[in-house]
Amino acid sequence: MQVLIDGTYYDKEHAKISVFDHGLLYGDGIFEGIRIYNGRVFELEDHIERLYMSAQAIALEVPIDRVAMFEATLETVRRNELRDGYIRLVVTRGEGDLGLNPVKCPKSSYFIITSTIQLYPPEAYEKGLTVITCSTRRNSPQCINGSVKSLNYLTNILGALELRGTGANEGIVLNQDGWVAECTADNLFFVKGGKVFTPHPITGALRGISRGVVIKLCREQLSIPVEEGLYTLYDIYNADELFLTGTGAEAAPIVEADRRKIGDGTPGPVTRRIIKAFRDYAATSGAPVWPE
Ligand code: PXG
Repeated sequence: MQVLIDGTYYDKEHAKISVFDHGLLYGDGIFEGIRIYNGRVFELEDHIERLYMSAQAIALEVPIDRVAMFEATLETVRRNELRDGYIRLVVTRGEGDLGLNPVKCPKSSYFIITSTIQLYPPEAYEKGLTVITCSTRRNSPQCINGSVKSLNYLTNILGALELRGTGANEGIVLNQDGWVAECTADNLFFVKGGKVFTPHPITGALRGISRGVVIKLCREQLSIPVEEGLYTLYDIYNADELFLTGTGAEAAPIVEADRRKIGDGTPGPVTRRIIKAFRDYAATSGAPVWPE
C-alpha cells in the first residue's frame, strides 16, 4: 500500500509523520473518510469541499488547493489499484514545538491513505441494527462545531466505548440540551407517516456526505419529503422506521433502540427504498479513477 505524504509516496511501513506534529500532540487537524465503489470515488467533490470548510473553520491552511487534492486522491487510488475501498484524507497543523501554539507550526501537512473497508455484514441490512443511547454528549457547537471533521474524535470514541459488551451496533448521541444529534460515526434518520426526518446540523450533527445524498435522493428521486429539525428520543422510539447513514455503513436499517422495538422490528419499506436508491447511485456516480 502506497501512502502519499506531502507530495511523496511511501510504502506503508515507511509512511511516518513526526512525533512533533500537532495533529498527534493536540488533535489539531482535520480528515475525510471516502468510499471507492467500482473504480469511482464517491462524492469526491463534496468530500473535498467539506475538508476545506473544516480547514477554514480552524484557520488551517491546506498545503495544496482543491484541484490538486482531487487529483492527488485519484492518483493515490490508482497507485494502489483499488476498485473498491476506503480513502482517508488528513491535514494536520504540522510540526511545532511542545507548546500548543499553532503559530509555531510553520507548515501544515497532508497525507492520503487507502485501505479496504470493514463493513457491517450483509445480514445487518436484512435483519437491521440495534442501537443504544450513549451517556457521552456531543461537543457543544460553542466549543468545537460538529460540522468540523477534526482529529479530535474523543467524544465519539467515548461513545463507541459505551457500546462494548452491550451487543449494540451503534450509539445514539444527544447534544447538551438533550436533542438527538447523530450516532458515534453515522448520521441518524427516522421515518414517520411516510416522511423522513433527520436532526439539523445545529444539534452538533456532522453534515454527513451520505446524509446529504439520502436527503437529495429522497427529495429529487423518490418524492419522499425530508425535514431537518430538533427531535428527542421520544420521536426516535415512536418512529415507524429508523436508519443510519455513513461512508462505511451507506444507509442501514435500525430495528431496536434502547430495547424498544422500532415499528414492527424489521427494516421498513421506506428504508428499503432508500437503501436501494443509495446503492444504485453509489454504483453509477462518482469520479472515475481510470479513464473510461
Ligand atoms: N457523524 C460522524 C460523527 C462521523 O464521524 C458520519 C456522521 C457520517 O458522515 P459521512 O460523511 O461519512 O456520511 C461520520 C463519518 C469509521 C469512521 O472508521 C467513520 C466516520 C468517521 C471516521 C471513521 O467507521 N464517519
